[in-house]
Amino acid sequence: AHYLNDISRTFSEYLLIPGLTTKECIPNQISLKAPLVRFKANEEPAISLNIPFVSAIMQSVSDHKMAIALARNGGLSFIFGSQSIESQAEMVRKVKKYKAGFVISDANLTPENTLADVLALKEKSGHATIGITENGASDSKLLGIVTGRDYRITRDSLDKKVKEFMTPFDKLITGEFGISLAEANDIIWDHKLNCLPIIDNNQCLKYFVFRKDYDSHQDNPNEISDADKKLLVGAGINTRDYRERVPQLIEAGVDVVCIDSSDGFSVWQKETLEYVKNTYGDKVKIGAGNVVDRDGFLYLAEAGADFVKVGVGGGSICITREQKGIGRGQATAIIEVAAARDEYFKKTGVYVPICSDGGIVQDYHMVLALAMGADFIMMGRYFARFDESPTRKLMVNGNYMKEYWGEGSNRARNWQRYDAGGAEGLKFEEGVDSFVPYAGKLKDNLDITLGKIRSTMSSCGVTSIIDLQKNGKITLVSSTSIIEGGAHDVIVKDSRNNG
Ligand code: MZP
Repeated sequence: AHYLNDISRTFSEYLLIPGLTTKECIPNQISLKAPLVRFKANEEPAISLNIPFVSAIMQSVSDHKMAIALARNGGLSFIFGSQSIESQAEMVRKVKKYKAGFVISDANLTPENTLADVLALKEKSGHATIGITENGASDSKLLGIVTGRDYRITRDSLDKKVKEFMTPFDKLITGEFGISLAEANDIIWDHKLNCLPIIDNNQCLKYFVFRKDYDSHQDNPNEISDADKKLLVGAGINTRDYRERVPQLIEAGVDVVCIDSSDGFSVWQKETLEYVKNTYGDKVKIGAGNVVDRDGFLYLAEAGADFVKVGVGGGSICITREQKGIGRGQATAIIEVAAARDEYFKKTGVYVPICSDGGIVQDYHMVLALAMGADFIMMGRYFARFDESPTRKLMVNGNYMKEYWGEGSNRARNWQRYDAGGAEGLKFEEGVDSFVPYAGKLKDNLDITLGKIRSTMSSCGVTSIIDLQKNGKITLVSSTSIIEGGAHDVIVKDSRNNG
């Protein structure tokens, strides 16, 4: 065997060193834009992300609801591939049908007003009026509004309040959180009022959807608009049925696909990449992985991968390292693959982005992954905790939990992900079935996480991810100094703040 001399290290073994913070790098000026797919020097990537996050290709993480919520916040989901081609394509279709457009403001608005007017009014007053537009563009015309002083209307008082405050225009609209009409199960269409009140878990009114001739059995949001502002969505594929799956995903409108495998350094991935590139040329974007070293990256980049995913065995639900004895500490893997990406760029003039997949526990791990060279980050556990993930929310020992299971668990039985040729089927488990603490809405959590990342980058004195990769300073930490990093030598009064 060949021995690699460096130790296989993970994110918690590193810290960032502050750099000079200038007036340019205050948090709200920091850009988190990231390239998603390969591009040539001096060209722009065909697809970029506004935030460097994608959600994992997993049954318990990425369905159409997660995809809508994450895309609305600047990231992207890869809808899980361990389902029938038809149901996966249908989820893609649901995301592509979605039309954004919902704001809160205060005023008597008319269809002549624009979203920019609503936002300006919102700045002036703290009151709640809801303005609805066809898409999120600031110059788009209003399609409906709800005015009212009390935004937190309960179901009991709904009828009265709606009558009192609602001023519907006569067009249909979709709502704030990306639920299309047919998907909103817990809603009651009110024929008298011609509105669809959407109520959250606390029985508070979230928003209304209006339409005069709504047919509750038909979900055809295409008729809402002929506009082209659609959300981005990705989908996972495997190396077995790609000849059938890829065409149907493309027909459904998918923007990018990704070969999903625990070990992507294989001839089957090369064949899949070649099929897609030979059939569709550069029109279809395809990622591949996972790999953990230079050789694996170069193999997939040369085979045509638009991005390469990095990580074996570091996922929170993953037991691959225990079961098969393969894998690599995520930090070490990213550092080596990022160097290979830079080497490939220098040699060919083509930049192939890399994605750090799995093993993120703390928010600062995200900054470390980016600083070490990741272009964007895939996460499962992080997103599984939110309302928008597809799994059940349960009370366990007095606390709310969400279910989260690995693709290599008996529950998911995604044998294609672990396929090494030979008979079909999962021979042994490489993942567990688990709970993760429920954390609420995606947006609320994302806001905090992004706030922390920007604040860390500000301390590092950088204004973008590229700047962080070039100029960030990273240090290894000793196990003793890790203790110094938490509260120590004091008796903490409230353990909840001991984070
Ligand atoms: P994490 O964000 O929960 O730490 O890791 C998510 C990643 O774990 C996924 O994107 C995928 O690469 C990997 N994964 C998914 N299922 C399994 C498994 O069952 C797994 N072993 O390792």
